[in-house]
Amino acid sequence: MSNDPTTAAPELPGFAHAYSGKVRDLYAPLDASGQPRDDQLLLVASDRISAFDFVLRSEIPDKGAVLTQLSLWWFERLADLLPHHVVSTDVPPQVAGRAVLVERLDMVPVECVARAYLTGSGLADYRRTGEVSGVRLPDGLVDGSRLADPVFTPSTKAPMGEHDEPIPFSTVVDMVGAERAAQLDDLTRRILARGNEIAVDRGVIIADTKVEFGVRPGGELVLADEVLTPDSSRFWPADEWEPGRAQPSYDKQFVRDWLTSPASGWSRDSGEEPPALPDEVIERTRAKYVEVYERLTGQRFG
Ligand code: Q0Z
Repeated sequence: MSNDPTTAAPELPGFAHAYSGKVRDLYAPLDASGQPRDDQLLLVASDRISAFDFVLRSEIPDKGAVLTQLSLWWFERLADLLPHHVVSTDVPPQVAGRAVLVERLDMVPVECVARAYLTGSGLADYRRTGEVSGVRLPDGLVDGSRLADPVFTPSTKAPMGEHDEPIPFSTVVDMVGAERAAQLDDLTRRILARGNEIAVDRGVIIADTKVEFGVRPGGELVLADEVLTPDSSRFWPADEWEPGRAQPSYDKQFVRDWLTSPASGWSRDSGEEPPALPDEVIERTRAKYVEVYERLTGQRFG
């Protein structure tokens, strides 16, 4: 079935493959004379899944479509904050539902992260310094604590396989200028705040998120890439939220639990590639992606 590790970047007639990330592929549309257009891209979400920094050999059916449809749903709900990059969802049949044609933008070279809840590297920074990204936080916060307001915690865009490094806001200013930096800070935090306003009523917490921005030739800032998906954000089930412990991940919990259980025969620090997932783990994980889509949007998936 869809359990083949090598199904990366399908060949698409009319498109030239440009780049592949861990779980997504980028193409340039070809013009009438077969030349790549310089004003658009095709962004394709695969069914690949990563865990513990590995792209797994097993795929999750419909994951790419769920994330693409969720992103499109969010773009509409963020459109009063800023324009988005989507031009069309009319895409080749091989990638129907999981690809979008987008404006090619000049991408902002900063990973724009906002945190509404404290966990992960933000928690580690807080424990060391009492701050995250230069913002002083109250004493006594624990893993999973809600922050009064989302905090902007920018990082570098590391090459694939490397980890993004946090950067001070002053570095963002040096990179893009004070006005643009202030705009990135404001919009990234507003996007997460809007996301949580909508999600909280539907039983989902968006702990943090990474947003990508691009700039139009005229200088206008545009929301790019995917937005407020489980791949770009930490989604937690609201009914299981309990500050003071690691929160279960909405989407990948079954994958992580199985990979770290004796049943997998795999060890995280073995350096070995993780084994294929059992069908049951694949199916339960697919169901979680569909569930988060249906919960958030109130629409039936597919
Ligand atoms: C997005 C990525 C990958 C999918 C570049 N509108 C845009 N204009 C210019 N560049 C991008 C976008 Cl979205 C862009 N990425 C990340 C990599 C598949 C998205 F392999 N990189």
